[in-house]
Amino acid sequence: MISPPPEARLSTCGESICPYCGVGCRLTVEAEDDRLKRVRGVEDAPANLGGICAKGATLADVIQTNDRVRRPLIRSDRSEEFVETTWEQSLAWTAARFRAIIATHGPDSVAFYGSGQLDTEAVYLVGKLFKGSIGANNTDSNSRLCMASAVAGYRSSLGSDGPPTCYEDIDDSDCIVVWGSNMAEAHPVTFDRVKARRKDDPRVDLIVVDPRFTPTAKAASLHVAVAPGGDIALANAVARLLIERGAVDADFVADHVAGFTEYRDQLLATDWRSLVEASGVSPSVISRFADRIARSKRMLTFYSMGMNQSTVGVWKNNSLINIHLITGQIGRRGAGPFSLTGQPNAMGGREAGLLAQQLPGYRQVDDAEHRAELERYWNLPAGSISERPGLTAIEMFRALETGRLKAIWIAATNPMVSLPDLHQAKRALAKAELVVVSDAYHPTETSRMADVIFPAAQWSEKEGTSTNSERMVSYSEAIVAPPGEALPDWKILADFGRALGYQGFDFQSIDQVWDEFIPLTSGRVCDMAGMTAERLRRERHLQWPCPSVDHPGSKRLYLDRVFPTVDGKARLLARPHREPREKPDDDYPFVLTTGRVYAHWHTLTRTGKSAKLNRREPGPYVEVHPDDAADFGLENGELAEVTSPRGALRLPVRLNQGMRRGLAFIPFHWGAELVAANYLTIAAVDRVSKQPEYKYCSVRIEPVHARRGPRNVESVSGSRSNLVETAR
Ligand SMILES: Nc1nc2c(c(=O)[nH]1)N[C@H]1C(S)=C(S)[C@@H](COP(=O)(O)OP(=O)(O)OC[C@H]3O[C@@H](n4cnc5c(=O)[nH]c(N)nc54)[C@H](O)[C@@H]3O)O[C@H]1N2
Ligand SMILES: Nc1nc2c(c(=O)[nH]1)N[C@H]1C(S)=C(S)[C@@H](COP(=O)(O)OP(=O)(O)OC[C@H]3O[C@@H](n4cnc5c(=O)[nH]c(N)nc54)[C@H](O)[C@@H]3O)O[C@H]1N2
Ligand code: SF4
Ligand SMILES: [Mo]
Repeated sequence: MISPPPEARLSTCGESICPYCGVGCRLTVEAEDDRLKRVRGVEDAPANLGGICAKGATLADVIQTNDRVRRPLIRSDRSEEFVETTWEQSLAWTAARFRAIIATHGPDSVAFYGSGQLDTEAVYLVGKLFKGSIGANNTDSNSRLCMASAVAGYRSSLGSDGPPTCYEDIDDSDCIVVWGSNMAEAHPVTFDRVKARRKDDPRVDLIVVDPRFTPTAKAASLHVAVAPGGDIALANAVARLLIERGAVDADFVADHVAGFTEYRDQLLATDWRSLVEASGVSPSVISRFADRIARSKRMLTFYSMGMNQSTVGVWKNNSLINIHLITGQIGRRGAGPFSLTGQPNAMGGREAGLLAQQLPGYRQVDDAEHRAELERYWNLPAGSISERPGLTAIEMFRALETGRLKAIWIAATNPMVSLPDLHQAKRALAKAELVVVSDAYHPTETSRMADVIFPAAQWSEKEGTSTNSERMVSYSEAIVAPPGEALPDWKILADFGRALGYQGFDFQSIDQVWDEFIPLTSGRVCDMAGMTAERLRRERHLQWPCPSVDHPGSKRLYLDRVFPTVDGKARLLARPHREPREKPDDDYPFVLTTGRVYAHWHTLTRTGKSAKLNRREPGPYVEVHPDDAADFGLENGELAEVTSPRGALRLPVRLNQGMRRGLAFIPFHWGAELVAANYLTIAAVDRVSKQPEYKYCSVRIEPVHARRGPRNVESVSGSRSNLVETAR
């Protein structure tokens, strides 16, 4: 082999926000000869203070792989192979199909399904193209599966979306609650900060509310092993004790909160024993939980999918925020409800309005004035933006199956692994007239079902802007060249807008897209008007609200204790406990919950290619309590068949003493048909947020080749010696 001449060994170095979780770690990326070499945390970055986890640290191994899509791929018949084509041809072909479908079936027959992994510039163009030019509100995001309940929870309780807190609050809080979140695995760098805080001051409480004894729970001073789905009852029981013990901040409630009387009356009228029972927690633990909140001066509550992914996800959010409102633990340093955003830019998606009901700048499709503002801004005739609500994620896939929706463009998400009830999702894509996929890799479970695949430039290959969990807006640099002809998502969308013949998509740079977007946030809660592209590149990151170019940005919201509601007051919302949609019975005696593990990201298109991460977490499994395993004849490491009313999987059993009895856990990362959790999960959704209930359905678990029914308990008791002590 001849080594290249020294002058060709160009080394580059740049900074980019991690493309995985919503912590938003700022990373230094080193490359040589356009190959990624090394990734490290940036010391002076406020989001991570130099921190990085195993996923971020292995990025250099998983981006430049040989399954990258290098040129647009197209096939005119799904029974045929994809062929490579040019951008010009593939865009023209796709635009012609869109035009024909819209001409025959109307604008509501097309949809865009994106994700919290698109940068804000791309999201802005999705809205401008679909909601504006095409006139279809059918744009949604995998945030529907993720943060939709948090969005609706904030809006109903506080008047607007947006976490009021920042990471620095960890250092000021004396009581950190982690509710329905496995931060140690899913937001590890922020959890490291929580642990550091407790190391500095061991009096700081850490209370973890999770039905599983997770690595997060292991670090806690109090683990509250709530029954799956029991959160509202638990929150209500805690709130009732706080009221009875006089721990209410009466001044704050009187001045800044509406609805206290109704809330208190409902709590006091509820049968205490039924609350305790539904919560699944002993009265003594509930009492300890309430005591610790009562004595806290600054309580910070992190929450995530254990709260959101439920048919009562919005009510769970309201119930949690209620506790902050009655104790006045909001709108000051070190205190407040703090939803942990899952993806690197799910927040940006919310700000730019990717969800079906949203328009840019926290505007709403069902508000005539908001629609008119956008029509004027985009130079569209009045009435261009439809008043019909768009389809949400689950609704899109149902509408594809019934034929009401004909075409779908899927970008930066892999729904054929991540949607609930994959049997239905598969039927839906098979039935669709046109499936467009933009992804960095091919094949994925979803790209296999496409008619056309657009090659996307991804992390480190494109510039872009994203917002993390603490409202920090950051600019990411491009460090290496994308493979082949891959393009950034914003560019693909702008080119497609032009291919469809629309005005307003002639952008020469990503800065132009950003600078067109931010004035739309002016005067809104998520005000980013002062973060011009030029300034953001110079200062690297700013927290909104940041209304003018000389504004330093804001660490916290509602410090004046004025909430964005008609009367400036937050709302206490009395929410009773409701049962999950599908309860266990004799045929399906276990509750199945699903979630994540530390080493992997979602559907494995990236982390699945790292040898290091695969060694740590080599494959799928089903986790149960050893006593349940004994009752059902399951053995550690042996294959079990897990069956729900929708399908069956075959997975090795893992025993975990820290599971609740009657609960099974399957990580959803692995996508093959016989191991993907979502062939079991239920597509039931929250009535308001339309977020699915990934954390609760019923299953039975049997040893493979065995017949149904509990087995001989004696014969398997030896498996106890193989106990896995923690959740991983
Ligand atoms: N390693 C890793 N990190 C990630 C991701 C990843 O794929 N891998 N994905 C990112 C994304 S998009 C997201 S949304 C976040 C999610 O982050 P998390 O929400 O922390 O992760 P999950 O594992 O989905 O679920 C959290 C916990 O909810 C618990 N739970 C289940 N049911 C209930 C319930 O009824 N009540 C309560 N209180 N708890 C319950 C589960 O036992 C689980 O431990 O992680 C982000 N970070
Ligand atoms: N059972 C169960 N299911 C769940 C969950 C659960 O807890 N349990 N959680 C849900 C949640 S919270 C989430 S967020 C979803 C996540 O689920 P998905 O969004 O489906 O998962 P990802 O693997 O992150 O998919 C991202 C895709 O985008 C591609 N990609 C990467 N970078 C780029 C880019 O720059 N541009 C483009 N165009 N593509 C890119 C990746 O290769 C990948 O195919 O899963 C949901 N599904
Ligand atoms: S904590 Fe999240 S953002 Fe930070 S390196 Fe890990 S995955 Fe990336
Ligand atoms: Mo998520």
